[in-house]
Amino acid sequence: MNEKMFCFQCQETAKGTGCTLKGVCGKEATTSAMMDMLLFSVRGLCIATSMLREKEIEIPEEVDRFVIDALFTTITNANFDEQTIQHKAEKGFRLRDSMIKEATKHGVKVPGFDETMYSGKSDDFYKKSVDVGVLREEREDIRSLKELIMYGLKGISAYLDHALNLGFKSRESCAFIQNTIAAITVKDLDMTQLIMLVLETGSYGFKSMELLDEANTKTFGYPEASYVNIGTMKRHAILVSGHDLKDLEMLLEQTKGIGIDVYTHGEMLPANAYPLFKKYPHLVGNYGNAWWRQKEEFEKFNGPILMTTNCIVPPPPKANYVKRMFTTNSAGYPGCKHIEADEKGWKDFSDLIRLAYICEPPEPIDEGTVTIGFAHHQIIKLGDEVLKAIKSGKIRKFVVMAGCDGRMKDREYYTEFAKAVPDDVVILTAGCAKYRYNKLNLGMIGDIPKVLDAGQCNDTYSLIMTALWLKQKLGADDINDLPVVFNIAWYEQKAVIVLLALLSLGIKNIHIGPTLPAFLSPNVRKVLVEKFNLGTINKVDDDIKEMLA
Ligand code: SF4
Ligand code: SF3
Repeated sequence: MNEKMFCFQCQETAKGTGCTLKGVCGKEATTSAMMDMLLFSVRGLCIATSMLREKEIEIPEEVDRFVIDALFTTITNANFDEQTIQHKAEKGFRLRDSMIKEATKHGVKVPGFDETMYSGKSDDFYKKSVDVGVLREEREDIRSLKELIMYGLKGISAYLDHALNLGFKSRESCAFIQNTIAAITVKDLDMTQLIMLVLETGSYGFKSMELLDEANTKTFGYPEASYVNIGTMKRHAILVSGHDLKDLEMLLEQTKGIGIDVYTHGEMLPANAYPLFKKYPHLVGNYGNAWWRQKEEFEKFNGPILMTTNCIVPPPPKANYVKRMFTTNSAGYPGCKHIEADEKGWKDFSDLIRLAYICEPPEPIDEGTVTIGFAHHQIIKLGDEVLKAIKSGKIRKFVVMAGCDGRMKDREYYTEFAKAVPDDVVILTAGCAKYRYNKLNLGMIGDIPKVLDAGQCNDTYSLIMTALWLKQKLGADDINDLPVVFNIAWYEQKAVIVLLALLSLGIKNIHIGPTLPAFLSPNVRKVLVEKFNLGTINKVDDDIKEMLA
């Protein structure tokens, strides 16, 4: 056996079954081992904190933050920096030990599992990692459901992290994450119990998106329908990618009036629709497309790039932009400077600013504009028009095409699907999936754009709110009776939590693609198909007929 690692958490996993030598994403086997150790330390820590919580003993804020960061760090394409991940695992064991000590102080005995007793040091981590990865659970169906829950919790953690950076915290969600990790580690849960936990994870996913929506809109205002420039200007510039709006705000403040432009990239595009960001004239537009095209686009951008979250594509060895790339939050890449926040959450971006002055301005790769800003508040503002269009038959259906983009060729399906959507059907989108069709100028239905972009993947919350608003206005008894269908593209674990959130709301007939997750065992797939009519995608023509009938 040549296997050096095992990871099957994303859509691009090798052969549709699992990466065993090196990640298709570029993750090295040794980095994967360190991530397994990090999650191992988190499991031990969560066993201790869940017992403390049972006794109503307060868990330090540092522990909640650590668990969120650790889970986010292991999301696909977030962090490739093995040394950083090792340090995080070491910290995980330290925190675990201090929580166990705290438990002992309160007369609580933490049971002896490998997760709570392992005492190896970092030079033992690679050896130990062999026993603690995904395959430690031998029962395929149980493993499948436990990993489904873990991936959902990773997605929740990412959203909680952005909310936390804006000062919005949910202790309840932190407790749920830690109690759930403890439960799936130590309890002998059967399939039925695990499926219940999958749905509960989904409902916490919904809550985390709601919290992030609250954090973003209370801080930056309600997104407004906006045209965003996708061309380039002539000045030196900095590019900001990822999901974290707080980072963008700090960077815009530090680059005010100094002759530097700022562009968004990838999942940061929706920032351009928030009223607060419109107040910065040097936020000049969006550069490029979805994450997987960053190799060519970052070369051409010429200036410094800030990665606030996933998705990072490992730069090729000769890439000219490695020295221009910076990471922050849970993101990391070896050789790229990581920018930490101070104790008040402030980040110093002066290294990027200095570098921007000596870099050439960006090379143009697009021109014109894209239309964004159709989060729930904006759609509900258009309410009467939307309802009139539905009643007059101008809008017959809505198709939710949220989720991720990816590099595989079969994702051309989504471009073809969007092109084939009839003129009386509105596409509701969020996440980086939209880059497959958001520059196609698919037209308008009256005054309503045919593609309504709500924002980032977490803004699927807005699409759900739009569906619930329609349910109320159209007097439907059940969300499944609405003229709304779901054709979701997935890639990483944020899309997993989006899917679980939809399932937890009782939404049925969701299609996910381009393939079903490798981590769903045949039996688990069967349950999801039987219980929720979960489907995948086929040929565009057939799907258009079936979904939009
Ligand atoms: Fe493979 Fe995806 Fe895991 Fe990367 S994240 S190692 S591509 S399954
Ligand atoms: Fe995209 Fe990574 Fe998932 Fe936030 S940025 S949706 S793939």
